[in-house]
Amino acid sequence: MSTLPVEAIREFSERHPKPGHLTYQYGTAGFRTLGNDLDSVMFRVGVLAGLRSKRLDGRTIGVMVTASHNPEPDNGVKLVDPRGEMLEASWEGHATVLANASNTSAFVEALETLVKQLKIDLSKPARVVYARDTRPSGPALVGALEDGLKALGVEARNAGVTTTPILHYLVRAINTKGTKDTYGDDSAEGYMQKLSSAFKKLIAGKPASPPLLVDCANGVGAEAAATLSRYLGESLSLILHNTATTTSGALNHACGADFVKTQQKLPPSLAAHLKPGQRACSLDGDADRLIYFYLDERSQFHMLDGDKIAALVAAFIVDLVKAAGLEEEIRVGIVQTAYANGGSTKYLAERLPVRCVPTGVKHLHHAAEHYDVGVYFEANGHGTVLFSPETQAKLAEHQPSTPAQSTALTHLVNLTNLINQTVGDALSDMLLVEVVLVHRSYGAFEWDSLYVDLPNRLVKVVVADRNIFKTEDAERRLVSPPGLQARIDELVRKYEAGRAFVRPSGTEDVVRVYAEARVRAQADELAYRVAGLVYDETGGDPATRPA
Ligand code: G16
Repeated sequence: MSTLPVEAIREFSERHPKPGHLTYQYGTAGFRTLGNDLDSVMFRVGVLAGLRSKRLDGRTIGVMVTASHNPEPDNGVKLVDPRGEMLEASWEGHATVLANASNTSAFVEALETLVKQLKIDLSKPARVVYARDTRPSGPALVGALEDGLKALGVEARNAGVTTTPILHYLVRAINTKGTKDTYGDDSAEGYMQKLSSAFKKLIAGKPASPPLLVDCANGVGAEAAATLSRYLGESLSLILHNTATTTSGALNHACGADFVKTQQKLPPSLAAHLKPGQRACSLDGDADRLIYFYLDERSQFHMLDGDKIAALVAAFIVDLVKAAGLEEEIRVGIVQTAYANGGSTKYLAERLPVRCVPTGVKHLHHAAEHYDVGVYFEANGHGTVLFSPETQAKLAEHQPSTPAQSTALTHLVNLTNLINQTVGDALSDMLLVEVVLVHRSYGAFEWDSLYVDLPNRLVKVVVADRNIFKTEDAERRLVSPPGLQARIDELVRKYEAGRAFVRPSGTEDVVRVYAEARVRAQADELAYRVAGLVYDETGGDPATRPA
């Protein structure tokens, strides 16, 4: 068994010293903070990704450099495991330990401990594929990552500037190449080809939809959407907006899925373009979230978020499973988080099994794997559908007994190709929504009418230390600070259909407060009153005390 290349690691590590005053944490979606503070983290993640690959016998690990929906000066990095899923939870702890080693010697020591503890065979090959989004801090951070990969002698592949979901796709495609589970050609073209050809098959013979307006958040999704649009040709016309990927400060600014979801309004840049009744959608900064919206005939804004997408898609799949004659054999289930609107949970729970898990794709993804077909969406628009390996085998083997069954079965098989099953994917989800709308002959209004959302409000509170906030029951209740949950409960009881919860963000240095109630003014009031309780508890920054 060979040993760690300590000399090379030391040499490179000296070029990427850890700032003494910072503590890092691998959170909801990896490490995320100001791009300027991430140099040492990137280097160390490069080494860690190599070790993860060696531990998994040389299977390819993905590294994505992005801060997704966060402001442009932020950046981040997350690791992708061989099947395209998020890094195994136990390694998040290892990542945090390595990132916080105070200097080169401490880092090397932590690496040696890790290698011993996990019995990593260092003679195995290490393979990593990496990509970044369009943030200005990206190139330098990728340089630091590459130093980490070089230090360990990793066989590295640079996937360039691309979306998070394409990177996840590539990881799975590389690792399944030439096997019976092959996921597609391991290139961005392979991804475009796979999605667009499944889409064309699914809508064949149906009337063409009116053009769809796409807000690309001035992020990396703009480039991917433009390419996808070429592959789609006449099958779907996309009108792309907010594609200024090189304009300083434009990324996620007053546009994108997070803006639409949290502000509950139209990106101002679309106001002159969106006609009443027309469908539009927003991607986020790395194109892994999707929110639809439309204006009604009085030009009132209506949002179709992740919950609405889940309801639309799940009902469609259930109907196809029935139509294919597989109702008894394939169980469809839903996974949501505490942020799911009470209206959606009620609608879905009357039809399907529903589970609630903590925020973060990794939690939703794992829970969805327990169903034959698991539909998971966060209200913020992050989600996908997973078909278990047994379900995919059933779909391949099932002998339909009528032409109608045969058609439904073919649609289901095509859906397994249309949907990016590795992670939430705004472009793949957009095509999925478009398929369902065409099949149902729905416009945005009919889709919106599936159920009525309870008015809700999400606010952020800046506090001195968000780590004092600890939750239980899938983040629906606080266990710390002591006594705060009882005060929230007392407040919530005063509101009809009131519900509220408080949780620390895993991607920003804030505490999030969510509230819903029967009427808009009450939902807003409840959110701000709970935020006030949080603020008073912790003595947050007076400038940020909720009004
Ligand atoms: C990430 C995660 C999502 C999560 C979101 C917000 O999204 O992948 O699962 O909902 O952060 O998390 P938090 O409330 O903990 O800050 P993205 O799109 O930023 O990668």
